[in-house]
Amino acid sequence: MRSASLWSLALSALVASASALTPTPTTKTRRNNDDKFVKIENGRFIRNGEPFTFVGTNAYWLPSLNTQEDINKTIQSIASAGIKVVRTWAFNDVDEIPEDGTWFQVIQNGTTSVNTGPDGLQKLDMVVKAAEDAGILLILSLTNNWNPRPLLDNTTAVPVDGSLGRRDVTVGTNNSLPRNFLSNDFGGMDAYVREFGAERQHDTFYLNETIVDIFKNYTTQVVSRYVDSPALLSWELANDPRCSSSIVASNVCNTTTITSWHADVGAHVQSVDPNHIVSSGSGGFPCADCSKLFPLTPAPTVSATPQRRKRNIKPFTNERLLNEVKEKRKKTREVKKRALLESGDGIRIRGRWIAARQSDPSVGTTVGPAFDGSSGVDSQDILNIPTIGFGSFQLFPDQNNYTVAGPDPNLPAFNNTVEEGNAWIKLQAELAQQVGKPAVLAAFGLVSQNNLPFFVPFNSTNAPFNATTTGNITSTSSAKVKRQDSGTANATGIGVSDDQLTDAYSSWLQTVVDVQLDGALQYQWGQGGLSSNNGSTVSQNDNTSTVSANDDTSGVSPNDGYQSAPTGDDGVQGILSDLTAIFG
Ligand SMILES: *[C@@H]1O[C@H](CO)[C@@H](O)[C@H](O)[C@H]1NC(C)=O
Ligand SMILES: *[C@@H]1O[C@H](CO)[C@@H](O)[C@H](O)[C@H]1NC(C)=O
Ligand SMILES: *[C@@H]1O[C@H](CO)[C@@H](O)[C@H](O)[C@H]1NC(C)=O
Ligand SMILES: *[C@@H]1O[C@H](CO)[C@@H](O)[C@H](O)[C@H]1NC(C)=O
Ligand SMILES: *[C@@H]1O[C@H](CO)[C@@H](O)[C@H](O)[C@H]1NC(C)=O
Ligand SMILES: *[C@@H]1O[C@H](CO)[C@@H](O)[C@H](O)[C@H]1NC(C)=O
Ligand SMILES: *[C@@H]1O[C@H](CO)[C@@H](O)[C@H](O)[C@H]1NC(C)=O
Ligand SMILES: *[C@@H]1O[C@H](CO)[C@@H](O)[C@H](O)[C@H]1NC(C)=O
Ligand SMILES: *[C@@H]1O[C@H](CO)[C@@H](O)[C@H](O)[C@H]1NC(C)=O
Ligand SMILES: *[C@@H]1O[C@H](CO)[C@@H](O)[C@H](O)[C@H]1NC(C)=O
Ligand SMILES: *[C@@H]1O[C@H](CO)[C@@H](O)[C@H](O)[C@H]1NC(C)=O
Ligand SMILES: CC(=O)N[C@H]1CO[C@H](CO)[C@@H](O)[C@@H]1O
Repeated sequence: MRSASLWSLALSALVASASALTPTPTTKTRRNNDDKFVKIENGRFIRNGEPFTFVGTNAYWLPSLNTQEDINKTIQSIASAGIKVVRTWAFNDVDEIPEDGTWFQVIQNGTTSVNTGPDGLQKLDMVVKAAEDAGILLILSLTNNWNPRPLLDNTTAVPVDGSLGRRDVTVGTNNSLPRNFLSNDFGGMDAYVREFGAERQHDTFYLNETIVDIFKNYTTQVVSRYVDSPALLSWELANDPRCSSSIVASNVCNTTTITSWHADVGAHVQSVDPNHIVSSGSGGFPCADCSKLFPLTPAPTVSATPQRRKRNIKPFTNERLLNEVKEKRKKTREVKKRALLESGDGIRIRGRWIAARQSDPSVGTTVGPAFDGSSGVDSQDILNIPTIGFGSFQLFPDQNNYTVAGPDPNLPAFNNTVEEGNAWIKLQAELAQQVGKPAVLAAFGLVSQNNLPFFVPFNSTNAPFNATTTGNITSTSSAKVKRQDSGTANATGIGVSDDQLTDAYSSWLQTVVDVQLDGALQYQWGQGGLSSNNGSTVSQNDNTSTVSANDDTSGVSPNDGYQSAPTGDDGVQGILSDLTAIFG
C-alpha cells in the first residue's frame, strides 16, 4: 500500500517538476535582493535562485531542549531525513521566572521583560545557528492562540503545589506535565490578556493598543536578532489565531478584527526585518461571505503564473462550495449503490437486484464553521494583505471540521477524513493561486491509536482518551478509545491505525503535489536520545525512570498525540523521508 502510493506520488512529482523548469522573468523583488534569503517570484518560493518546494515538520519544543547538543542532534536528524523546513515557537512567555528550563519573556507586574540569557533567546540563537549549518529553513511563530490554564482562569487563589517538586510545572494547568511539554504551554496571547486585559477577553489581544504595542515590542526584540540569517523561511505572526481561546472573546470580535491585526503587526514585523517573508499561521478558514478589508481587485483572476499549469479557477463562493458537495455526494452514492448490488446486498425484484435505499440527508444551505467566519478568521482576506507573503493553513481533522456539510454518509469515517483533507488542500492551493502567492500547509496531523492516550487537544491540558486519572502520561494499553473504523460509515471516534495514518499522509501529500502546493509540514517530529535533566521538558516523557542524570540521553521529545515515533524508521518519519526526494 505504502509503496504503491509512493510510486504514484513520484509520478505526479515528475509532472509537477516539468512545469517548474520553465525560466521566468522576475516580477517581484523584496527590498533586499540578496540570494541568500528565500524570495517569492511569480507565486513561488525561490531559494538559491531555484524554485523551492518542500516537505517539512514541526518541533515547537526545539528551543526548550536542555542543551545545545540536543538542539544540534534534533536538527541534524531532521536534516538527515532530507527534510528542509522546520516550524517552531519563537515565543516562550512566563508570568513568573521559572526555576528551570527555557523562557523568553516574563509578563509580570504590569510590565514585560525579554530574557536574552543562556536560558532565553540564546536558545533560539542555537536553533537558528544549527539550522543554518544544516541547511534547514525555519518558520518561526511569534505567539499562540492557545494557552489554557483552567485553574488560573477560573479562580483567584492559585494553589502552588509544592508536591510537584522542582519539576517546572505550569501553575494553573491542573496537570503535572513539565512546562513546555504541550504546544499550548508556552504563553501566548492569553498570557498578555491575563496581565494587561482590563477585561479577560481573548480578543483584547488584537484590539487593545497597549497590548498590541507590547506584543510588537516583543516581536522587535526577537525578529531583529535574525534579520541577516539565511535560515528563516518566514516570520509567522501567530499559531492558529482566532477570536476565542480558553479565555473567550467579546461579542464584537469578527474577521475584520483579526485581519486588521495581521495587517498592522505584519507591517511592523516586515519593517523590522525586510529580508524575510511574513506569514499568518492561521488555521486557514476562508469566508466567502465575510466583508473584506483587502478585496480581490478588480475581480478574482485566473492564475497566470508561468510556472504553474494554467487552470480555470472558479470564484470562491458559498454556492460553489455547496454545489461541489452535492456533486461529490452524487458520485459516492452511485459508487455505494454499485457496491451494494455487487455484494448482493440488494433486493431482488422481478429477477433484478435493486440496491436498498440509502439514507442520505440533503446538503443544507449553510456552509460549516470552517467557511463561515465564525472563528474570526477569513484566510482569504488575510492572504490578500500585501505584507503576507504566502498562504498558510493547518489540517487537524481530530480537532476541526473541514467539511462544508458534515461527513458524507456514503463514505466510511476514515475515507471522509482523507477526502476532507484532500479537498481542503486543493481549495487552499486555488485561493493562493488566485492572488499569485505560494501556499503552505504549515501543520497537519492525525491521531493514531498508539498516540491516542497522549493526545491533548490544543485548547486543553488533559489527555481525554487516557483511562487513568494519574498525573503521568505513560500508559498506552489502558486507553478506552473509539476507533475510526474504515468499515463503518457512522464511526466518528478518533484514533486511526498505523496503516491508515500512512495512507492518509500519503494521500494528502499526493494532493499537495497534484495541486502544486508549495510545501507541507507534518506535525510533529519525534526525537530520541535527548538529555533529560531534572525539571526539563523532556524529563517526564521518559517513562522508564524518574531520576535522570545530566548525561542521561534516554529522553524523548514531547508527545501531544501527534509525535512520529522517534526511532526514525516508523511509518511517519519513513514516509516523510521517502517523500523529500520528490520535492525541490
Ligand atoms: C514583580 O514583582 C515581584 C515582587 O516585587 C518581584 O519579585 C519581581 O521581580 C517583579 N517582576 C518583574 C518582571 O519585575
Ligand atoms: C552545535 O552546532 C553548532 C553549530 O551548528 C556548533 O558550533 C556547536 O559546536 C555544536 N555544539 C554541540 C554541543 O554540539
Ligand atoms: C471553569 O469553572 C466553571 C465552573 O466552576 C466550569 O464549569 C468550567 O468548566 C471551568 N472552565 C475550565 C476551562 O476549566
Ligand atoms: C488597554 O489595556 C490597558 C492596559 O491594561 C488599559 O489600561 C486600557 O484601559 C485598555 N484600553 C482599553 C480601550 O480597554
Ligand atoms: C520595548 O522594550 C524595550 C526593551 O525592554 C524598552 O526599552 C522599551 O521601552 C519598550 N518600548 C515600549 C514602547 O514599550
Ligand atoms: C467587527 O470588528 C471590527 C474591528 O474590530 C469592529 O470595528 C466592528 O464593530 C465589528 N463588527 C461587529 C458587527 O461587531
Ligand atoms: C464535527 O462535526 C460533527 C458533526 O457533523 C461533530 O459531531 C463533531 O464533534 C465535530 N468535530 C469537531 C472536532 O468539531
Ligand atoms: C476507503 O479508503 C480505503 C483506503 O484507505 C479504500 O480501500 C476504500 O476503497 C475506500 N472506501 C470507499 C468507499 O471509498
Ligand atoms: C475545546 O474545543 C472543543 C471544540 O470546540 C470544545 O468542545 C471543548 O469544550 C473545548 N475544551 C476546552 C477545555 O476548552
Ligand atoms: C508518575 O510516574 C512515576 C514513575 O513513573 C511515579 O513515581 C509517580 O508516582 C507517578 N505519579 C503519579 C501521580 O501517578
Ligand atoms: C452504525 O452502523 C451500524 C451498521 O451500519 C449499525 O448497526 C450501528 O447501530 C450504527 N451505530 C451507531 C452508533 O449509529
Ligand atoms: C497515564 C495517563 O495518560 N494519565 C493521564 C490520564 O488522564 C488524566 C486525566 O485527564 C491525566 O491527568 C493523566 O495525565
